[in-house]
Amino acid sequence: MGTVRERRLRDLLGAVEGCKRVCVLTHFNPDPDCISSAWALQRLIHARTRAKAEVVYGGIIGRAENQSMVRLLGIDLLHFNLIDRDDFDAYALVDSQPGTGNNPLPEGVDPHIVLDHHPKLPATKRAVYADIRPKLGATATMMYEYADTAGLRIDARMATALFYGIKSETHNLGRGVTRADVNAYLALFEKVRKDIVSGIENAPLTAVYFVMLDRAIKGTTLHGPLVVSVLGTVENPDMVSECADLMLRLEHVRFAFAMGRFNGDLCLSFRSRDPKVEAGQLLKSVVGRDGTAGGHAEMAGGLIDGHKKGKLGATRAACRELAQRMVKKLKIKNGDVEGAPLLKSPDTTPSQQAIRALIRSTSGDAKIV
Ligand SMILES: [Mn+2]
Repeated sequence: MGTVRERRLRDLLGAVEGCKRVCVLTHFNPDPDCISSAWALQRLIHARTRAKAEVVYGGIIGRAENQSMVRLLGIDLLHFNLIDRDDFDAYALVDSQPGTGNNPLPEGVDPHIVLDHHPKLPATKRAVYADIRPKLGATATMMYEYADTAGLRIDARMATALFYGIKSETHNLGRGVTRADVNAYLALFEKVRKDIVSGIENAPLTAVYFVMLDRAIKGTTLHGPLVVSVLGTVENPDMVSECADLMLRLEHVRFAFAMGRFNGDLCLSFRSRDPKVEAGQLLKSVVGRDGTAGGHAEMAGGLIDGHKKGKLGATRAACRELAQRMVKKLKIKNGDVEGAPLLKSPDTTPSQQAIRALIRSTSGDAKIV
C-alpha cells in the first residue's frame, strides 16, 4: 500500500510503463514553475522508467528572467513546432491541462500524465494518470515531492530550478501557498545556488523591453480600484503579465487588467488583490465565448484568437470592449467608467515643488542638487 506519496509515485511511473519516448509538454510561453516541473519530470522518467523523455514547449520563452533561468541552469528544451510527433508515444502535460487552450497538446490526444495546480477540467479525466492539486502554490512543489519520494538525487541545478519555480510562482511564499510549498522551499534551500537565483532575478533587459514598458505606461488608464493597460503589439507575450504585475503595485489599486497583441492574437492578464474576486473566474466571465481564460484566485491569463472568424479579434476595439466588460463585472462606479490616463493623473505627476517639499520633510534641511 504505502503512503499517499508512494502511491502517487507508483501510479505516475506506471502511467508511462511500456512507453518509449515521452513528450513532457509545458504550457505556451512557459514560466519558471512550468519549466522546472517539466525538467524534473523528465529526469524522473529517465531515472525510474525505461522510457526516454524530452521537455517540449510551445510559444516562446519571453521574459528575460525565464531566458536567464534556462541559460544559467543549462535546461534543454525543444520547441513543439520543431519536433516530429511520431517520435513520441506518450504525452505528459505539466502546469496545464487538456482543453485549456494554453498548451500545444494536439486535439484528440489524451495525455498519459497530467500534473497541475489549476482547477480541474473535465478533459483531464481521460488522462491515464492525473494529479491535480489546485490548493498548491506551485506545480514545482508537487515535482519536489515526487522526486523526493523516488529518492532521486536532486543536484544543485535541479534544486535551484524547482526552488526558483516555487519562489517566483508564489511571490516568495507570499501568494496562495500551503504547508507543502513551504516544506519544499525549505527542503531545497540548502542546495540552491543563490548566485544563480540572483542572476536570474537581475537578468539583463533589452532596450526593446524599455520601449514596451514606456508604451505600456502610456496606454494605462485608472478606473477607481481597477487599472487597465493596453499595450498594443508586444515583442513577447510575457510582457502582458509583467505589466499587470507592475500596475497592481500602484497604490490604491486592487485590480489590474493588461492586454497586448502578439502573433495576431490578443493576450490577456488579470490580477486581483480582493479575496472576494476570484481572478480566474472573473477573467473567464469577461472573455466569455470570445476566447479562453483561466487561472488562480489572484492571477489569471487569457487569449483571444485573432485568426478565428466571428470572434472578437485582436484589435483596439476588442481591447475597449473587454475593458468595458471588466468595468461592468467589477461594478466600477459611474465616475470611473471612462477612466483617466495614468500619466495625466495629477496624483501621479507631482510637481518639482511637491518633490522638494517631500524631501525636505523627510531629510531636514538637505539641499537638493
Ligand atoms: Mn504554475
